[in-house]
Amino acid sequence: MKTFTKLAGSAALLLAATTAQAEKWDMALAYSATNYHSEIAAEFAAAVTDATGGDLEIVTHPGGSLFGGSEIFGAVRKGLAPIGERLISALGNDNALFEVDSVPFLATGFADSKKLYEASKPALIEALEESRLHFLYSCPWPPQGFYSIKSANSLDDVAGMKFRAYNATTSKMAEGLGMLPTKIEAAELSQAFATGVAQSMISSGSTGYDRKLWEHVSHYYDVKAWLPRNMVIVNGKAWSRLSDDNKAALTAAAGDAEAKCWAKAEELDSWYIEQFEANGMTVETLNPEMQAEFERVGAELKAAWLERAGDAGQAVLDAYGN
Ligand code: PCA
Repeated sequence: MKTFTKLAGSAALLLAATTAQAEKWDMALAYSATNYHSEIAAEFAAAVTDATGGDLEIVTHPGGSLFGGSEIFGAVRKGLAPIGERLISALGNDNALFEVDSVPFLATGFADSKKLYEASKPALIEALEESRLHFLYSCPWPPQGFYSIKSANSLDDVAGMKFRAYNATTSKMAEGLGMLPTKIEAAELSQAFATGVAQSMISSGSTGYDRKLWEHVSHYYDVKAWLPRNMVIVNGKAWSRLSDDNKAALTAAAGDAEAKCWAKAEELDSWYIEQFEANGMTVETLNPEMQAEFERVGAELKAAWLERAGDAGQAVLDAYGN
């Protein structure tokens, strides 16, 4: 008994000594634990914990369990969470440059999306630094398609539909097509479609798959309108407190996660859509009339974006080669 107490006592001391130096970061994630963004974030977290020998432990909280998607950017900025992941294009109120990945029909495939990312990265990093945030990595969603509870062959078919939006671009796209947008985070999506609060949306096959949307939605139109991206950001103060070694470990793990995540998004893209067909959804492209309507609204939104983003926006488009 005595020996046991003594042993337990020294184990407790040892534990106290390690926890005194070690830091634990809770990482806020908005999307399902099984989504590739969240899975790769969990691998990234484990890689950092491992590379720092537990000196910096990162624990992921997927599905909006720590902060909901719409709260994550503010929470990391205020230091309520030291690290988190957020859909960049939902932050257009802060800076129009955050919306560049959702400019309709600007980059519609993975290679162009990567080019656009490279072209906009310096401006993205600078905008985040102004908010005292450190950028770690960014990863795309697959190309965005149109989900509808009925066939959408003309503007009349979609008129007045309740449309689930995830950013300002999707809201304005819906309005331009005669639908009624409401912002809803991915975590609340199944509920929204089940209760009729949402009847259509623009998103990737990934989110429709995560939320089993075939239970409520009959049609998926493979529009490939754009590829929005998530980013992983760190609170500036939390970042500056790290040792150089820990900063280097985070940066290296972020580079690996980014490369893995881009590859995974591309690999899964067509697989998600196959799952829709396997679950009885109708998968089509838009008919020429509707395609033209999407492109008409898209062109209006591009012009409006450029006006808001000004010279900085034009510089990104020039660097992209558009
Ligand atoms: N999924 C996220 C954002 C874009 C996407 O493909 C969502 O629908 O919330």
